[in-house]
Amino acid sequence: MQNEYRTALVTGASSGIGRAVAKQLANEGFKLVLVARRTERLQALVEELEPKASCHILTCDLRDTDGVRRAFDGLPKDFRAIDVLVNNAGLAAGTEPAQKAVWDDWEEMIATNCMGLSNVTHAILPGMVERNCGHIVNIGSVAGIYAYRGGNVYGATKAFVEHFSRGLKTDLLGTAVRISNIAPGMVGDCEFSLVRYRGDAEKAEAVYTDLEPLDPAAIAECVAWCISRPAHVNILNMEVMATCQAPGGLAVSRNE
Ligand code: 8X3
Repeated sequence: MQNEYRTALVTGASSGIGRAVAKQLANEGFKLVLVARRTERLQALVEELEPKASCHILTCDLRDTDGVRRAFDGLPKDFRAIDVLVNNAGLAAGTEPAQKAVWDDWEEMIATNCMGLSNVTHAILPGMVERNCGHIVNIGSVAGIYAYRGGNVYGATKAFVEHFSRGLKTDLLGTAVRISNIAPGMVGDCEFSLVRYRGDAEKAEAVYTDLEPLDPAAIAECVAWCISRPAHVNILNMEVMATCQAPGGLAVSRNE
């Protein structure tokens, strides 16, 4: 560890990018607070990480503002000073065009990707500023930068994450607290697509057929790189795509 960061809190730590980030930071000597809804998955992860890293599990639904506040207020003393917050928890639900989208999907994405991330940030940021030490890494998405068909509310929630990160950078001027938004493109080897296609494994797998997407470890390395820059360097935005992916450009509809 090159700087004074010691303790990291990772949301959505039970799978995918969150899990990979937890493993990477454990290897780098961090103490970890692992947050997710699935306790058994977190326990399995802790078994992998300990004794290398000292871990504390928080089973918590980030959409529940009071629950988040209670959970974070109840952190054991040794895990209370969070130096690095990795706001990773989030999901995409559905690929239908907006006019055919399922309302519950929109509600769930807004509640988790925007409200959940805001809840956690609101609970942790004041302590970072008070200690004048900290780094928030938000996991956004290229979907928040480039619109694509069926991306509607998912892309909008990730645009929220990017712009919220810019707002934090502005508000944190004059403090030592840093903020990064990492925007990955396609990431395979995780549940992202399965969740998006509501458990339809065939459709989920088809997304990654005949191509090589990013893997969660690649994004974990980006997180580790951002937080290990010298204290005077703040990487605000990082856009990461697999070589096989690119924005699709503009489309037109012609008269019949
Ligand atoms: C997801 C990025 O490209 O799979 O956050 O839609 S992409």
